[in-house]
Amino acid sequence: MQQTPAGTGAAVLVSIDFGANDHSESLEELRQLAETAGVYTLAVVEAKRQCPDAALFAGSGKVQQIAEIVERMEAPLVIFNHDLSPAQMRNLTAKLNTPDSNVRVIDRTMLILDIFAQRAQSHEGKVQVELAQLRYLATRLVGHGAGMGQQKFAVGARGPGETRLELDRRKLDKRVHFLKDRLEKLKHQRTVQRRARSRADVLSVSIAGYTNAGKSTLFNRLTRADVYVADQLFATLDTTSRRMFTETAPASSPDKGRPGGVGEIVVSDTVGFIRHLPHSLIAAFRGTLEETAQADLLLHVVDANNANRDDQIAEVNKVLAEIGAADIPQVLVFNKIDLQDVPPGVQRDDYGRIARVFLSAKSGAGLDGLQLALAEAQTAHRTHAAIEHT
Ligand SMILES: Nc1nc2c(ncn2[C@@H]2O[C@H](COP(=O)(O)OP(=O)(O)OP(=O)(O)O)[C@@H](O)[C@H]2O)c(=O)[nH]1
Ligand SMILES: [Mg+2]
Repeated sequence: MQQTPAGTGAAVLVSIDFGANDHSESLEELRQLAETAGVYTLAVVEAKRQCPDAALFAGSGKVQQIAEIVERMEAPLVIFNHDLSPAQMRNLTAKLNTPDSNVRVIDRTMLILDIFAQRAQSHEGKVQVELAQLRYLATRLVGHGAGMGQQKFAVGARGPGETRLELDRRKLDKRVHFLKDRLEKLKHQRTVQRRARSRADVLSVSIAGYTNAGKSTLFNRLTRADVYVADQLFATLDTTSRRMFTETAPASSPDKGRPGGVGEIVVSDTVGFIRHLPHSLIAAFRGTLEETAQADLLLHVVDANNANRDDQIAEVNKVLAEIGAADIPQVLVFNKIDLQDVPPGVQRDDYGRIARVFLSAKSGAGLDGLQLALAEAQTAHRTHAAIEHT
């Protein structure tokens, strides 16, 4: 497996505005994604178009302009903020290279896959990423040629990238088959573990949300764990679960009158979502996302301070629906209120259930509101389990 140290690359970013309302946010995200991948942004080229050019994605005048910038800045890499077809990638590579240059062209999906490849820690995570990369690159096997021989900057080609590309289709299929098989086994192990862990009276809670919303910070607060937290995208790739306990059943809970006690909860921290999350990645990460799909309750963490938080909420719900988690009850956790001067607190829905919590995972303000929400959910869950038992 080919590995290159992060921080060795520099790139020209290209983003075409087709009139989508999230264009500037998605470009800002591309910058962050590049930074997370260890790629320095040399220049950003923007353009407006009605629809992509079939051959070059951008207009030929724009591509000429990109070529000039690339040559002047000696950029080794060009990153498009879109998905490119194999033909577009090939044509662009030809246009942006001079006979003695070695410029690579990659798209947004390849950049995200690359970050995942850099970040994957667990065996399962690594297998999932390799599978996603192979599936994506398989379609790009043909026409891999001119000027792509020796790569100094392997962003977008990490993991199975270049070496695997040189394998023929048959070997590639075999590898995909092997990885899928491996993942099935790991998934089975995970199911067995989950079953062993799951008892009817234990509430399983999964922390989901947009990348960088503060999921891991909240997880650490709730469970006193020490999961990696960073101001970067996709800091977390592997699911981590911890047990925690809630205090006696609160008076406002549905089973008031029942004796209180200590409720047990298993909380999981999970991978974050982003707009245009590559499908191959969602497919490959199904095993990990299963944890979310099987939860009794989702804590949907939102960066309340982000101007695009409504878009982000919608995007997360879209991915949740895709993995079969649309019907799991959610508590929306508006995080980072310390940056906004919003008071901590909870909002209840028409049934009296806590639907929203405003807190700061960093300062701890409002955490009691979330603990109350969890205690109530735990009590309701336990009551339900008791009824089912009788
Ligand atoms: N000001 C402020 N910053 C916060 C708060 N919670 C988290 N952060 C910061 O937000 C950044 C992202 O936090 P993480 O906990 O890593 O976010 P995440 O959702 O786990 O991110 P990924 O795993 O990358 O998807 C870090 O720089 C945190 O310090 C908060 O309540 N207030
Ligand atoms: Mg995280």
